[in-house]
Amino acid sequence: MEKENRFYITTAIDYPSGKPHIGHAYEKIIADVIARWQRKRSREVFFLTGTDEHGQKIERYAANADKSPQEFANEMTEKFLDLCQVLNVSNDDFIRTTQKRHIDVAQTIFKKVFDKGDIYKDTYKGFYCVDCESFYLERDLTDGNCLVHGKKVDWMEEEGYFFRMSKYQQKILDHIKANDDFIWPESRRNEVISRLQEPLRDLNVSRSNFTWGIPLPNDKGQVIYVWFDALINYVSGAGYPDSERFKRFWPAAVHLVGKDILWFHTVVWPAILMAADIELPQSVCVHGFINLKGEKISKSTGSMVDPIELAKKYGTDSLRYFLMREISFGEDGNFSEDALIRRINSDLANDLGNLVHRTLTMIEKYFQGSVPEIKTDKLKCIKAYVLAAGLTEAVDKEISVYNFSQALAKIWEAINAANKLVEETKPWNLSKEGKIDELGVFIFVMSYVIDKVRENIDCFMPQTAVKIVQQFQPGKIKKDKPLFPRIQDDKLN
Ligand code: ME8
Repeated sequence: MEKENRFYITTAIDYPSGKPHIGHAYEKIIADVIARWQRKRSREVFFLTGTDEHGQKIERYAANADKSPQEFANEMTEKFLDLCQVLNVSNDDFIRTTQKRHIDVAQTIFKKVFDKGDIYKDTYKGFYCVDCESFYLERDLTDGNCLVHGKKVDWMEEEGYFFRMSKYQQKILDHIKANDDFIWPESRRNEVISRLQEPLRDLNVSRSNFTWGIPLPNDKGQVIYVWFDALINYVSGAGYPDSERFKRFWPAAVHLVGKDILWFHTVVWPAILMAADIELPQSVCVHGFINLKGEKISKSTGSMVDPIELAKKYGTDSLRYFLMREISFGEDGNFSEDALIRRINSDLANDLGNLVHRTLTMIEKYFQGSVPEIKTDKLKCIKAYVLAAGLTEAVDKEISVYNFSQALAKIWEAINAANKLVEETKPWNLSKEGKIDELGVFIFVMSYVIDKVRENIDCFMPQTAVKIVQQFQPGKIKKDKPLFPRIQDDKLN
């Protein structure tokens, strides 16, 4: 899955046509969990995210806001940068398609493909959805609307440059079939294979009826089609063609994207790379969509659940935990503030927070603040100890196949076993009866479980892991306030 010991992961680059929504947050969190987990496994990681700033969509939104496209993109991109910071996303770089480093590479690759004879001039007649920035055939639409946005598409007739994608159809299909891991999950792989049974149409890769884009190197009257431009970020962001970083990290191990842009990443992008004689990425990993109360995120509902506000209100780690736990990776899921509050109160405040707090209290009360070192065969008979001892292996196994929710469920099994151990052991009685050895074994197990939990939640909830380390100082503990305050839930629906 990775190049020697190196691991390059990307997210899609977001359209800064508005403020980030919870779907953007979700994708960045998944990529961040994977990146942190790979670093923990001593991989050298390069993690790239960014913004996709050209095209008709941005131009239109900017015009509506009475701003120039660049001014508008600058303002909105600030919010995507804020999002990364607030969510504690550990990206190594942030590529903007309006940066010179990207524009140069996009033009170089366009020229390379053109010079090879894989780009030719023709006239395009067909439908276009500005929100998807995609060309559609009549049969792709219902009642003249695109399926993704449910909006009327435009009729378009313009002269343009076409990329001979059809030439690469068989090669792409062969590649997908020969590489089980190229598209994840399997259902998406089958979807692409089935679509590739039909002849592939060449792709219009230039636009001429607006100007907000990268000029074609061979025809200044046209701009590069925004998807041809955007996909190239994965190589421009790594420093194609000559930088040390590009040589070290390309091909990317994972392009993480949402299901709506599967085709662009598994067919269009490989075709561009093949035409430009660049190696293909190792995998395209596809996540599902987050809905709000079962409905697609729209412009109005999207801004009502602002992920930056949510993280500030409920805590970054709580939001990260919720999204990774609640949604089965690869499938669609629902977001609601009520469900978030319930998870915070039950899993975080009650289970994890309580485990840490009560253990610290008992270490103070019974052992003057330091955990006794215990070595005894008895440990193997204690369920919480056994679960904790095997936790890293169990969690790694789940994460390596993108079962994030299951990984967290495994961690919570250990947490719950430790909380149960308190009820079963009744340490307050042991103390009264002077059974110090038994009490020592018990408190050692509790601390051991917490340490293993800390180690394994680290990539999901990095700030919480740090807080636990700070409270469990070797030698002497430093109890602080509970990790997760309960949230008033009397107003829940
Ligand atoms: O597609 N739930 O940008 P974008 C989960 N610029 N993920 C979602 C989502 C939702 N409700 N809505 C969107 C673009 N996403 C292009 C990408 S890459 C070379 C160019 C995901 O801002 C979406 O699937 O519309 C995509 O992976 C990412 O957010 C950016 O979407």
